[in-house]
Amino acid sequence: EDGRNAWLRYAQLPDNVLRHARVPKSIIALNSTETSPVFTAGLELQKGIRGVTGKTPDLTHEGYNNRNGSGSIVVGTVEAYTEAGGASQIPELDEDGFWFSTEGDNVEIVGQNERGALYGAFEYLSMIAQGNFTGVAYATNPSAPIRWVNQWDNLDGTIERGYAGLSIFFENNVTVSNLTRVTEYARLLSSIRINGIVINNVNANPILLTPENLAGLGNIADAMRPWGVKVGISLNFASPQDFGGLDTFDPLDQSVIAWWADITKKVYEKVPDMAGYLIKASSEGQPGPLTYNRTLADGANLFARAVQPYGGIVMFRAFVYDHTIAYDNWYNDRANAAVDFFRDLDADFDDNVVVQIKYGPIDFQVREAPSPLFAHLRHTATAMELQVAQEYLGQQCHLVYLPPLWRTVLDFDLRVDGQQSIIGADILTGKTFNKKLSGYAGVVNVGRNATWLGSHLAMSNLYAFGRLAWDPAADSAAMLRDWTRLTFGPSDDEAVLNTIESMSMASWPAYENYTGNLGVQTLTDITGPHYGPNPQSQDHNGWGQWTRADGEGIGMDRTVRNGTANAGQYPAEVAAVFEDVAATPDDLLLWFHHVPYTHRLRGGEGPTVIQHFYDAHYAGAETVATFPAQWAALRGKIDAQRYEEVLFRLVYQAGHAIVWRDAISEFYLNMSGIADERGRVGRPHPWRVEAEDMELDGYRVTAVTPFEAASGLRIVQ
Ligand code: BDP
Repeated sequence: EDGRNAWLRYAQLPDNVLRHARVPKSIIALNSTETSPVFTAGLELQKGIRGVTGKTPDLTHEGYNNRNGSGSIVVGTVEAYTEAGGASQIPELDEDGFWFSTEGDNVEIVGQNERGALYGAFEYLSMIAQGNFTGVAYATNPSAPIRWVNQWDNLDGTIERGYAGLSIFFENNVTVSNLTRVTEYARLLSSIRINGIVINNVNANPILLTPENLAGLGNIADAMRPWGVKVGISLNFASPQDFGGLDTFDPLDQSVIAWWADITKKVYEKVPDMAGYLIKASSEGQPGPLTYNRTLADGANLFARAVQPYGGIVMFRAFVYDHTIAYDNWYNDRANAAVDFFRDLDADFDDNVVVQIKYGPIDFQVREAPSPLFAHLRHTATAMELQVAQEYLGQQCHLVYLPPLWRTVLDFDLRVDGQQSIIGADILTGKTFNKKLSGYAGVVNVGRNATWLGSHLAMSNLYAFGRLAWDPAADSAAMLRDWTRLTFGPSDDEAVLNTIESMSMASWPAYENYTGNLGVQTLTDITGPHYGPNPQSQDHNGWGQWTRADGEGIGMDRTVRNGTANAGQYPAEVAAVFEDVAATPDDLLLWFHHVPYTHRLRGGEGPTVIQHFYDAHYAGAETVATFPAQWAALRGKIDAQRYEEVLFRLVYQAGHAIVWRDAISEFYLNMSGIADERGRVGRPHPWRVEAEDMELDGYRVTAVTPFEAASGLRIVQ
């Protein structure tokens, strides 16, 4: 088991379960073509049932009326099923929704469209692969129409913030010719109801637009289409100049407009159902409309008008900030940038522009307040960007199950106009502002590694991302249990389920504990790989990810009264909470307030901030120190390959958490001069074995700064 089939392994169920299984012996797929999702659904049902039960059902495409007497699985669209004489009791469905019934003689899997039917087929397979053969009947619809993933793949085959090897889409500046992994990825995405993918980095290279690469893009789209996954691309704003040879890329220039119209025509010739364009502009050195003193809306509408005739959409990223200006000024705050840039443009975006907003105002930190921009764009469509790739969150070398973090934002009530406006349930479903287009984009960055993400356990995050985009109220633990049964089953052994649940549910709080508490952000290095501890890079960087720590206190004052006024970007009721240090929840205390290290938590009843730092870092490291032993208790219950590979990472995590614990604790001991009440921090660690004291073959010892990066100021390389 190398992980390549992820949660779609269809492992055969044990006899005692199969004895009670009721699975029809034939499948009728009411497909329209041989490359349509319903055709795919028929094949997948056949494959899955063969795997789970050991018996291969017949598969026909000949129509409902030809079914044999013993009951069939019928899969198709409402339209096809109605034509065939079924579908009487099916309620009205939304786009991509489906009706699913195992109650009668037949299993009915009926989609609003072909994609929905395929989702229903996966629903059935997920159920039976978990040994569940109960009778159910229900309709289910997506919370939002946009459920996309983003890949940050470069044309040369590397992946920005990718932790699982090289790209499955590109190599040597062209698209790959062997599309096996691309097809397999589409299958995984489809099974979690993802309907779109942007395949190249937001820091985009215009050579994607060569005729050869557009033809390759067409092949990729052809490979993913049978799975109901549409392909989109990221564009570089300066392409007309850098690639097209024009002397400008001004979005209002007629020659630029014509150039994009022409390129767009060529794209749609190859990919007639192209999902849309994704644009990162005027941010982090990327070109954009601000170069020409045009607005971000001018920039977005340029593309929106190019794709409009083809029914395409433009995902325009709200991650816009100027990394060169003085965010080091006390009153400047990168967290303000998105609202500052977009607030006054709300009336200016075309209808097919969707502003894609990271969950928090900074950048995928271990905890952030939700982006206030979700409350400001009343007319403009919006989508939330989440990151499955664990860029700041341990890069898949640490187990960090992310849904509990995502739920802090999805469940947040922004109280727009004093009314309930929960981000997942109300804003992103389109209810609050009565919008048609909205949804989710997850930055995934799978690579060629057999495990897709570099770690078997990290795949629960991808699985849950899809489930949450469909239903943002889905329960974190319940999704995990489904994923575990599908990934490691079949097993009636509760130990596997319980262990993976206990480690995963403890993992994000533990990671927060040992990397950055109380809303101070993940204290990694900021300008480099975003991996190991480097708190001082945050105290002295120009990128606006600030702890604002000094000898007296810590935290970023974002109040209107004394600070950067970021709290004032939230609707009044929420602003009042964040403005008030006593009302702000402890877990966002340092996000919104600068307090002395001796400030007491829990309304004055709890420990001091500095003592909490010490305690949390020790507690987090202690939690993950239990993971290897918890996992080791599953020896023999999990196949050897995955058992060993997971164990290796958990042992590493336990060690790296100690590096984190000591680096951060000692840094703040040094900064604050306040000792740990329990005397743990800053003491020598006599039990440690320093790498430089070992016999080194092929490694050399190098001095390193800052001091907290390594004990003894030395590392081996
Ligand atoms: C940051 C990443 C950087 C991305 C950027 C973005 O470090 O690689 O290009 O976000 O989202 O988190 O555009």
